[in-house]
Amino acid sequence: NAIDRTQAGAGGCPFHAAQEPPTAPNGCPVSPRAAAFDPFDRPYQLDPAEALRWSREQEPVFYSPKLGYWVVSRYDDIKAIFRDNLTFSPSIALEKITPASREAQTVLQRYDYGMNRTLVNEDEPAHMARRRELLEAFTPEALEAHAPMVRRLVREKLDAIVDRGRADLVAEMFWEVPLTVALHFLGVPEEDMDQLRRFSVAHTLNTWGRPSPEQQVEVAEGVGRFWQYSGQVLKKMQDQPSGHGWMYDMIEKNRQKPEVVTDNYLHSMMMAIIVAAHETTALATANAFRQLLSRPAVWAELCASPALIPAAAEECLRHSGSVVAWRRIATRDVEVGGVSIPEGGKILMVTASANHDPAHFENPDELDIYRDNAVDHLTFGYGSHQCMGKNLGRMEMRIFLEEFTRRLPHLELEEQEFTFLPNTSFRGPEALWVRWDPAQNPERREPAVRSAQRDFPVGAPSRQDIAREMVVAKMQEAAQGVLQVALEDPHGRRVPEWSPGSHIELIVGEYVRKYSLCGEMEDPYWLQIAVLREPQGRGGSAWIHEHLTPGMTLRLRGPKNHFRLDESAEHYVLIAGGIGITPIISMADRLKRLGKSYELHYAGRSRSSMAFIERLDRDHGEALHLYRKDAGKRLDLAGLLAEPGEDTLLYACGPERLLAALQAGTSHWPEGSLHVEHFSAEGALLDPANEHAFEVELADSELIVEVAPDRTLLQALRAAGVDVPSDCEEGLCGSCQVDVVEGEIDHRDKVLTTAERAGQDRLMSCCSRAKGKKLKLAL
Ligand code: FMN
Repeated sequence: NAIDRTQAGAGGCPFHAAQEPPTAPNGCPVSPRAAAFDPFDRPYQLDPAEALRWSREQEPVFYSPKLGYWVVSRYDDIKAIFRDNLTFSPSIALEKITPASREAQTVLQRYDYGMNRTLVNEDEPAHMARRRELLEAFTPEALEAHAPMVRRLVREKLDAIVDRGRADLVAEMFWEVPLTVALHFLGVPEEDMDQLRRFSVAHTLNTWGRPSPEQQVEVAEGVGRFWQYSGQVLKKMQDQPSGHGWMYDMIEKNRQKPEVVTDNYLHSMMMAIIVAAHETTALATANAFRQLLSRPAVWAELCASPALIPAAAEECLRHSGSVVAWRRIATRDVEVGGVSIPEGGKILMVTASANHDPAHFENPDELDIYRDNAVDHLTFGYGSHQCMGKNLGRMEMRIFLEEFTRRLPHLELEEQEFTFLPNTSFRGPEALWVRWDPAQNPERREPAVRSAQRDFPVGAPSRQDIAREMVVAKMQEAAQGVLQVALEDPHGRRVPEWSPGSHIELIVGEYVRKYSLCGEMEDPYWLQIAVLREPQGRGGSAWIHEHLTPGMTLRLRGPKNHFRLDESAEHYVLIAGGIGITPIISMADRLKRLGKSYELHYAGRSRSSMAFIERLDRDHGEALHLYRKDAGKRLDLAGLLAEPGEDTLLYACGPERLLAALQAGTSHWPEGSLHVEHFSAEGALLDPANEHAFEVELADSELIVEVAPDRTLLQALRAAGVDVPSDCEEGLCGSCQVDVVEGEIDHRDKVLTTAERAGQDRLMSCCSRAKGKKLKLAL
């Protein structure tokens, strides 16, 4: 019938309907790349973040017909999903991503397989009720008690290979140590480790893999036997309830509150937790060693500066995590990243892709052990389901790295092809071959190396430990009382790139002090600072003036920038008072290079006390206005600020008095016109005698945290296991900002503007507190 054909032709060829673009469940066409996406193909299996680069860039939420899932690849979208576990239910987290064949189902039935709810796939309100009951074993104090055992196990394994010169670290220790730690933590007898490992692999393939029909039966056998085994162990433990470990806590809770911690729950947990507690750490450790050893300069740096180990482990978790994707199901019609997902839509959040999202991480594909927001990664998930064992995993990775960097700093990665267990979510090489020359083992010359150990506190890495070494290359007097210092890399490498407004944090003697970078930005080999000696100061600047000598090695953090130049305005007014010229000078250089219109106002006591006058005269002569007190010339702020400039931004740095006057004098300027950098944190530091305790409710994690008068909010959050990034911890930088849902805030920082403060919807957790008794935070 001709008519039908014509009509069909409008939508495509009637004979080849299968070739028409497929349609997603929301009615939108599926793009060719989305249609082609298959997580079981090689690109995703080898490098999931790279395989989804196109998606991050072009189509961050798409429907994958091959998988039957909505795939989400950007950081903010995934975090928003993690945040809302009512709209995005975790109930499918352990569902078989490839449905079981009839034969496999028969096998599972034979074993009476009944894996059901565990914490990870549990909806509210049951989930939080159970999670709260089971949190005690994860406090930093409780975890600290496991460190000696981890250390002992790693040492035993290392002793066994240290004189060998070649090893596959996965086979030798990366799975067995975490499995032993997991069993010990749980209180499960350490029997038949090889069998448990095989069970774990079967469980991963069963849940996140795509086994062939023949493999399905084999995998089901493994899973069935694992289920039976878990039941038997559980029974044994229930019969001897005097043991110690997290499973015993659960057995006890099951006795006390059988309706909260049910029998099936115990059995399911037993099986799931054996896998969760070791496989993730084993794979993460293998990934970390692979990444670090494939960059010999980075490995050498870590060996030379072991204080960086927690930061390096965290950066490896970000760059190459062991959990690369996690699942949710939409409980209602909802939009994610502008795409409608209908109720019942299954979602694959590719956290490995989020961890490489340039909107959240600078140069995301680079492994940078000095990265100061690595801790924001989503490898542990986020919110109320965030990995409970994250700090145990971190501890194990750190101890592995600490032992190896100390005892085998000459370790090398062998050329090899890496293989991965084919699945959507757990990722790490199946083998990791390394070699070294045992004759070079430091402990052969210095036996104490074997046992010298460095311990790290439990928890997220402290930014305070992230420091690089640099050498004083040159020193000169930039003005009276101002010492200009050029720093260079100890190995002659290029210095890190920086932008106008950046500063570094010098660790000198007992002091940690920040100094703005004021050299030429294009200079690839020097970082330059200028330090004013403050006779009435706290001693840091005096120490620098008295003790620094050329050739001296210093530790420093950064460069970091909390005073970024927005380059989009028409005109700029730069204002510097005294030593406040340091961040301003690089802004002037940059504006000149960009060909922007700018004026530079620089006030000081006298020509001899004002740094950089000659350079400023030379490079910025026409834009420069100097105000010298000894010449009777003062900066007339009222005149300068009288008329708000058209598309004009002000950047200022100098004494607090000047900045306060600027703040007051620009109240009639458009919001956001004035940007200032404070050199002093007065008012932000904790004074326990004058504080009161308060309570914070964490809306996303569903926790209550008490903040004592002698603790900052940031410290209290970290003690509760909540990772909040921070940097200066003096209310100056803005890194530790947290969104506030409810409650009146006592702001102590110097970051927020008056309007932002009035909004009462965010605070700096390092210094600000509650006005009253309670705050509710979006954490
Ligand atoms: N002080 C300087 O002398 N030169 C600078 O370039 C400089 N830059 C700073 C940048 C920032 C972001 C901050 C917060 C402070 C800066 N300071 C600078 C102040 C110093 O960090 C420090 O407070 C000062 O040297 C006094 O230290 P003291 O009291 O221990 O002597």
